[in-house]
Amino acid sequence: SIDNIIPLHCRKVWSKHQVKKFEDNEGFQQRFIGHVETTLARSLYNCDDLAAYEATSLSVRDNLIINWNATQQRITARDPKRVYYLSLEFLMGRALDNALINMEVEKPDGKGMESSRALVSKSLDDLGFRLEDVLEKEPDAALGNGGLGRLAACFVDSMATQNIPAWGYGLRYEYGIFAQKIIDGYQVETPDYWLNFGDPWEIERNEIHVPVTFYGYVDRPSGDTSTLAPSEWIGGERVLAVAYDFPVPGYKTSTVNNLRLWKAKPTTEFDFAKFNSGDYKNSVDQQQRAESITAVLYPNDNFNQGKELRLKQQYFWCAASLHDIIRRFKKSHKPWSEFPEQVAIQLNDTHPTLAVVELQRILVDMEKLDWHAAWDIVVKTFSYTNHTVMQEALEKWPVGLFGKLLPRHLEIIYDVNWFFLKEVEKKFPKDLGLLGRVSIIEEASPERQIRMAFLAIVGSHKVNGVAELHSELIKTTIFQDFVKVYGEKKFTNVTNGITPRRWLKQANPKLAELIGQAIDDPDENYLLDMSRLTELAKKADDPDFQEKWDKVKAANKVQLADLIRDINNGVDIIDREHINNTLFDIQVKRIHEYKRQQMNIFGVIYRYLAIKRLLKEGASIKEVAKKYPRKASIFGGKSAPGYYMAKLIIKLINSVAEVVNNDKEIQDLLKVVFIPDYNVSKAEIIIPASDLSEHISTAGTEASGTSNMKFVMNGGLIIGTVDGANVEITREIGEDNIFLFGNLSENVEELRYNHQFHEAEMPTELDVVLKCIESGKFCPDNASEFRPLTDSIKQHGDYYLVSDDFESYLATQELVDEVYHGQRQEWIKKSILSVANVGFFSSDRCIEEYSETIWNVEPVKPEE
Ligand code: T68
Repeated sequence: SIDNIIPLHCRKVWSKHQVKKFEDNEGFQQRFIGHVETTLARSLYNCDDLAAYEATSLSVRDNLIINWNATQQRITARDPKRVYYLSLEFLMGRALDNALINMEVEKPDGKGMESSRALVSKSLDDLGFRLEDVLEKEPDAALGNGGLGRLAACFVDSMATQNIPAWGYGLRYEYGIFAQKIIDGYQVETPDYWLNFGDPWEIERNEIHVPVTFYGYVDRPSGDTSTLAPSEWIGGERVLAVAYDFPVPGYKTSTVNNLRLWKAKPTTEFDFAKFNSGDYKNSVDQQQRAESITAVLYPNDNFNQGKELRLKQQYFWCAASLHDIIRRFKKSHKPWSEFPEQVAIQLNDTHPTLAVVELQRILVDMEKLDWHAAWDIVVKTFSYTNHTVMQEALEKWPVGLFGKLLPRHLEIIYDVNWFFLKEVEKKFPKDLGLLGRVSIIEEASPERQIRMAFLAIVGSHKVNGVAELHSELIKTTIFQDFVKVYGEKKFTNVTNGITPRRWLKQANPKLAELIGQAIDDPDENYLLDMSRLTELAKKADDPDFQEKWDKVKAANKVQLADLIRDINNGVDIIDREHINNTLFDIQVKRIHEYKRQQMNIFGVIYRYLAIKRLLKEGASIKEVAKKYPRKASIFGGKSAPGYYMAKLIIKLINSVAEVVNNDKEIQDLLKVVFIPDYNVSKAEIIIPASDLSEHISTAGTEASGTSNMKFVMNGGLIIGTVDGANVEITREIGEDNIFLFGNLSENVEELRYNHQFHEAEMPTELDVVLKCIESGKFCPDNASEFRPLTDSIKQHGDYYLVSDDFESYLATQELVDEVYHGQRQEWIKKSILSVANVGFFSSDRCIEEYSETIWNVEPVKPEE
């Protein structure tokens, strides 16, 4: 072990030179200049903002690494149960500002600690840089699609903050989610090569590399032909997984956890057979293919594409991570039976389900445990989070493809299924259909498929949904039969949450400060205990406080208007003079039919036509403004590159914007904006600026949603359907403070059924809108361009029930206008009360629930 390398008498020399963290301006500046001149090999004369960003990050990283080392040593010494969060996506966004907020330094007066942000800002000033400009140089780490990936990022923040001994494991994609350009109204994808200038936050660990095997065949050296016997997998292709570590600092704690991402590299082995046959080029090519495994993130959300390279990514990542976890476990020389007392592994969706099978393979084939003893350990170790009930998103793999890539794993899955089905049969001998319904193997044509969600359930001791409604729905729909088999207790709920450090303090520093003052907590300790926000309620009626509250919102809206001007080549779309009198109505999230951005833009079209009609009837603009006061409809979000309908929705939004924004007659009563390339750092500007945001999915389709929580935490009101976490948000903040509308999830099935048989009955309002679109108003050069969108409602059964919810949507929007423009104080009061009661949605609360009810782990606190 490493302990033996350095002789005792040399350790004295080591400790004499202990590396120190910077704690004041002098210390920071010394490190900064050190990094500029040596690490970056630059100087005072050619240090630009980018170099300043790199040197600042490296200096801050130095401090984090010192805390990281202390954290890891502490955990190794105490050897507690650890959590491993396996997620194919970590949508981290920028790291520097977050580190500055989370990492503390001693206060100048020596009395306690404070965030390091002020110190670094002052230091940079003295060196000739502005922190704001330096922060802008950091590219987003966009290794995720949407909610699922951002949830993982919030969770690692909360786990560090709560001193939970936890590591995240994922993949280090060279290309994150594509950058979105809008050209002539259409989405165009461009590659996100985020590592262009290198990443100062990553620590490459070439010494930590794990060989990973694919293809090949299975042998049973013992001569035992049973697949239950220890077997040998003779792999065909080998690649190396190399570890890259990203420090994850907690807030107001010295704990720094680790996010370990794997990169695929060729092995140093060389195919001499190919070489000798004269095929040198091919033998090199095959090696180079290794790198393609971690080249790119698959850009789909809530959709299963079923590509072989995706399966390869999944196994590569699971195998490397498990190897690493087991290596760590083995250091403590405990028996395998104690593995589940030392290790909890959380599966973020079914993407890491292969880890279940890989652990079984290691225990049986390499560690020679009895098959059932091994399986008992596996089930106690794993737990699985489901994020969707939509069929098209559930992962399935054809057994042919799977067996070719992972022949031994396929055998194990068949065995797992065999024992599982035997158990089911014993329990329910009369239920003939049940076996087929719960089988991990689906007997489908043209080929059998492995149902990964079923495998994850069978291989886990707990399964959770991500909001109450969703957790109930999985029990009555997709996993109904498993509730029958295992009972209710295996299925539980952990409602999602978000980190208030990034989504309040970092995104909205002014509001965070105002709250700190109002609840007499200037050090902002409430960010660790968001239940303290309830004290804000006392101020909800205080006119002075309301005014301050409104001023913060107005300033944030100006910031967003600046961003919108920038993307519009310096030309304002939203009238500057009336910003505080314009309702900012925002819908930012992945573009998906189930999220119903189409309903939102139909509502905008309806409003536009209504304004035009009133004007035509002779009303003055003032009179019109009474009914349809100023509003800016703001959209943002990416579509999966192959998702035709979602892309058409983006095009429609942009085409409507073109017409509406250039219609002089309506003056500035209505504006439509599509913000290109929505990502985490743009969200940090957009979300604090909302008056209203839209969370309007077809009831039962949005498992939770997390941006709904972010908007509420920033004092925005929301309009939404009775879906996902909207339900619990309503319970927490009160139904007077949210604009709910639409059909309930229990009625969705019947409504859909009815669409099939009745001539679609369009509400008049929707009919007007669809006819206008079909007239070519928004696409004069290609009048039928948006036909697929209108047809999907009129001709193809309106699967997402836009026609059923449209009238109540419009009516609720009218109510929004009335309150915002007619009773502004009421509006602000609602906003304050919402924030006062949003505490439940801190991801700290989620992590406590997971720790207590699923992982059974405890914090390891740094000594004071
Ligand atoms: C989201 N899912 C849910 N999936 O849609 C959202 N899918 O309701 C929920 O709040 C959030 O998860 C967190 O629980 C996703 O974001 C994906 O991005 C995804 C990615 C790959 C494959 C399938």
